[in-house]
Amino acid sequence: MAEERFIPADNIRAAFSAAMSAMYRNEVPAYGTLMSLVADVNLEALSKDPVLRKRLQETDSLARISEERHGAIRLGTPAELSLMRRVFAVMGMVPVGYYDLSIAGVPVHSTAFRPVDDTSLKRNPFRVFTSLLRLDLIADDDLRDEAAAILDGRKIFTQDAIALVEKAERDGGLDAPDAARFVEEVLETFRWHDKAIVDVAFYRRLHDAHRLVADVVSFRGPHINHLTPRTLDIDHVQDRMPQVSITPKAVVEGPPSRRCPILLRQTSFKALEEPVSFKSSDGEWQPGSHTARFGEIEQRGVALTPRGRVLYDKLLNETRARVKPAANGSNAVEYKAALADVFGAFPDDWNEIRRQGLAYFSYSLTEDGRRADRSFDLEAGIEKGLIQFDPIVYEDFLPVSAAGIFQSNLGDDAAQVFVASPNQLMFERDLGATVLDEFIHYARIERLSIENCLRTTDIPAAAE
Ligand code: OOG
Ligand code: NI
Repeated sequence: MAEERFIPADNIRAAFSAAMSAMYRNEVPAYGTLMSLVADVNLEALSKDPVLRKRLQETDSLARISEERHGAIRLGTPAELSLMRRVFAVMGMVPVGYYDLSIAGVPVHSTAFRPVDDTSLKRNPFRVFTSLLRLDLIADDDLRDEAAAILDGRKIFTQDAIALVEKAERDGGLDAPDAARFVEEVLETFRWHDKAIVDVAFYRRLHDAHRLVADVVSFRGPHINHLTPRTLDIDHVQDRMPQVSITPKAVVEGPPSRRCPILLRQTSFKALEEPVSFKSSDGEWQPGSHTARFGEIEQRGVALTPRGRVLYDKLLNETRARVKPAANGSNAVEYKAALADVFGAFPDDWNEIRRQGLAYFSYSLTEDGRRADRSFDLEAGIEKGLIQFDPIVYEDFLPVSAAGIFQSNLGDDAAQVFVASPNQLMFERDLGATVLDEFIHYARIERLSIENCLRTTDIPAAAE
């Protein structure tokens, strides 16, 4: 049990996410514009849908609806990754899931640091999608060695941030003044630096290997590259972005719009070309530019089981075989139509999805169920209106969707191809911990909810 003088990790995370939001809005004004648009669209959606409003009131904080749900960073070395894990742990965020982006031509692999239990997610769901650069996928040996040497020489955390992490680990938490200092110090790591640590020639070589390599290696730290609020109507925000002078990526990633939302739908505005200066041999700074930072929005649906995920992947591949969305949006309408058409094969009724074992649900007793004194099994209980079920929200990410977001922000030039080479063992060794398997996690939530329903009836305790 954490001592009382300590600030709960959930509160530190909430403070951190608010501080990031303020910093990012200040650094990237277009992001502030997107936030306002999202807030407007969410208000409209709520006023049109009183049922939704009531449900959000009961299950979530209505006031926090338009707040950031996640951000993303890209790290350069194993040491940075393992220290980042310790930093996030102070905020109650643990690594969940392994994402191999090499399959999509991006030389990184990733995890999402996030809170896992329900109360923590409700208090503040902020996650950070964290990628580690894979220099092992870069063919040019010299470039790889030079990049590694630069990365080894940089320090992405302040001394005070590291000292506070050590203190939190030693004492089991941070008190209020330390927690406030921790947020301030850790924020420094995510700040934008407009002065590169490399010269322009080396930047170009990195950039030619892969834009992302240049983004990671050329700067003092892993600037936050986007933040992502939640929207209640992603299609509407996508359509309205141009009206507020921001350019959306060509298509919304993920499943189509459905009655029963599944997984995750995301879209973003394209990364901005920003002025930076490069080192030069005469000690002067040479002006140039770098493109990395953007804004994103997301809408989440039910978490799919492995079987549901297989179906989802199959349908997404089928859609993309029919129409491959062009980066310039020229076939966006066709893509949307193909997506809707192909996904007709995915049931769009909660009970059907449940019966086919495609998604995870949380079960609970109804009023009648609580009063019933007979034992009943799950299906009979549902049929008799004694047990109800609610979709479990997907709190993780999607490799194909992430790749689409990466690509649209790396520029629209031809995507590079790498041999797919997932290496979760190497990632976990570098992280200094194993990642939580998201499927096991959702299955456990579901199983516990079922056990809870059946236990409160007259099923003997031995059934536990
Ligand atoms: C991360 C992209 C992945 C998402 O929402 O899928 C991501 C990146 O560009 O660094 O954030
Ligand atoms: Ni994102």
